[in-house]
Amino acid sequence: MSLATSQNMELTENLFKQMLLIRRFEEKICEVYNTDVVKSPVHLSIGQEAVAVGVCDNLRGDDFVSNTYRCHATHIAKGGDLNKMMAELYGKSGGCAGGKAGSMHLAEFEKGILGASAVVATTIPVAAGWALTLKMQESKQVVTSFFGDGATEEGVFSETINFAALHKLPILFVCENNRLAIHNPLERRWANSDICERIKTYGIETCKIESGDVFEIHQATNEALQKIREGNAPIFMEIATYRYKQHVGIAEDLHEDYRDMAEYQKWKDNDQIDKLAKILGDEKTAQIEKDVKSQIEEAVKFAENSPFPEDEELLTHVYA
Ligand SMILES: Cc1ncc(C[n+]2csc(CCOP(=O)(O)OP(=O)(O)O)c2C)c(N)n1
Repeated sequence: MSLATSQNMELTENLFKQMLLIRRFEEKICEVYNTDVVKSPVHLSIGQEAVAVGVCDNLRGDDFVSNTYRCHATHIAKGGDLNKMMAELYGKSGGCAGGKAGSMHLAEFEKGILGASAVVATTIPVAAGWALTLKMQESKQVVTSFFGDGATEEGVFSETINFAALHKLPILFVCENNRLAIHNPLERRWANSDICERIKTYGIETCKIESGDVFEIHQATNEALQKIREGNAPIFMEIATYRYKQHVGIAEDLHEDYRDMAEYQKWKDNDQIDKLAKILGDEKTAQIEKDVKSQIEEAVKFAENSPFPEDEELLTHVYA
């Protein structure tokens, strides 16, 4: 669906609202971060919102997602509770993990959010295990596993893709390809940097989206999920995207000299929030901005008012 010909203003508004909520939520993190209220490192998705929203908007409430440490966008897009999320970042007991997990390990099982991990690629086999359970239960639910391009370099990723393809698991693999693993671009890590070409050899259907267009992502995901639900076979999607901020932390890092500045500018010019704002117009956009702002203010207030965990909590919910 091209932006110019889109008749579906309801969809446009919905996608815009969600992407804006993610952007403003993370901008709020940037605003408060240096006051030390946020108790964990943060990996921001600013610039990458279209992937999380374009994909998750197609998921049902009872579908599942697994995430990486760069999980704020997918957590919000899957319906994670904003108050509990902010409290978790603040290390407070009202957080979705009681304040013990922080930004890199957000989980909310009631919303189908299986969780995230700081260790690259480790949530991918967990997602496949969950998909195997759904298959054994003959459920029509689907698991979506989000990860970065760097995660496709881990052995456990290849093992999981093979297992999922062989056993025809109901799982959508979504590679958020920002072309960077910390400071290392894809071309410096692979002789063949076409990820889909690699993945096809496992006998799994692939889909590559290079435009960054949130409508194209939305449409392609819709089709992929239908196929997965009907056919119980996994699909791998590679979605090009771009992170504006540094790998970890809240700063710009353009001076660090590892980015192709033409590519940076291309993605800035292609910003999906700006594009959709133009379609919706100033009045509608201002109204949504106001609503988003009040949701975030409420989340901050909730986090501020929530107490830190009690000392007795130190040894609960841990394995050793
Ligand atoms: C198993 C493991 N190896 C290395 C690291 C260090 N590390 C943290 S993030 C990262 C880059 C991952 O890049 P990618 O998967 O593309 O995700 P992105 O950060 O771009 O979202 C690496 C190597 C880690 N956390 N875990």
